[in-house]
Amino acid sequence: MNRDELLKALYEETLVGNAPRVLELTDEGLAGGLSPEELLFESLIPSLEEVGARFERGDFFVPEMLIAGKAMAGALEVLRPLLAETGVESVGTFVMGTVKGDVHDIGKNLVNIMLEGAGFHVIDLGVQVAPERFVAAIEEHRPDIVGFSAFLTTTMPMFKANINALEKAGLRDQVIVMVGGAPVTQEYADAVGADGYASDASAAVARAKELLGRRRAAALA
Ligand code: B1M
Repeated sequence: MNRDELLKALYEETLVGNAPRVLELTDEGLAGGLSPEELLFESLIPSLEEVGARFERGDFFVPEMLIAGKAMAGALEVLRPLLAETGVESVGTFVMGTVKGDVHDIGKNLVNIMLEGAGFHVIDLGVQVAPERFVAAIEEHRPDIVGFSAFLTTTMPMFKANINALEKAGLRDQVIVMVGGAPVTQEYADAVGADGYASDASAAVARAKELLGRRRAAALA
């Protein structure tokens, strides 16, 4: 199989949720010299976007979304150590979680991997994280940044609930708040009072570094 055939096959097998074949193709791609980024951005992510489009059109239902998501998650586990390879000392601590009511975690996990790759120490609280769990984790780990992911329009309001909980606990000034997830926009992030927003994993890393740099510079001034 040449490069384009392999990327196409990986796209198709992810679309139908054939997890064993997705793993095989991921391994074959890497062995054949494709980079983890090529597999991710040219096959796996576009395939899940198509899954979402089919779900919206009523061609796919939740079970199809679930098996495609599982197939993607399996490939991500293979790619994780390669994407997160870093010799960099920890640049900062990042507490991350998907908000209460939301079980989507593939995008969050990808952001975590890229943050780790950029040298962040990431504490992942998982999915369905209630405001009080974010508060407890911030009190325990004293992170530089807390990240809230939401993938549904119905769970995005949890950003505000989380920020309110941080304010109530007296923690809001001590931590940078970043938000993201498929339906989130810069406007929404501004409206809820987040410090930063990013549309994808690479942008999240760049934004996290920028916000941290600014905060550290302000502390020194
Ligand atoms: Co769901 N789902 N889902 N789903 N699902 C979406 C999100 C949806 C857009 C599909 C669609 O209609 N097109 C839609 C939401 C519509 C909306 O609210 N606007 C939807 C729906 C409706 C639902 C259910 C309600 C379906 C139902 O039950 N009727 C249900 C909700 C369950 C719940 O959470 N309570 C549901 C369930 C599921 C599954 C469990 C079956 C499965 C999740 C599996 C899992 O995550 N473990 C699933 C899946 C797979 C999807 C789609 C198809 C793929 C999501 C994904 O992994 N994308 C999705 C369609 C789509 O997104 N096109 C869909 C790939 C991932 C790499 O991208 O998640 O955007 P993304 O993450 C990006 C950025 O958002 C950003 O960086 C990531 C990497 O680049 N980012 C951040 C993420 N977090 C960030 C944090 C940051 C910064 C950036 O800073 C802190």
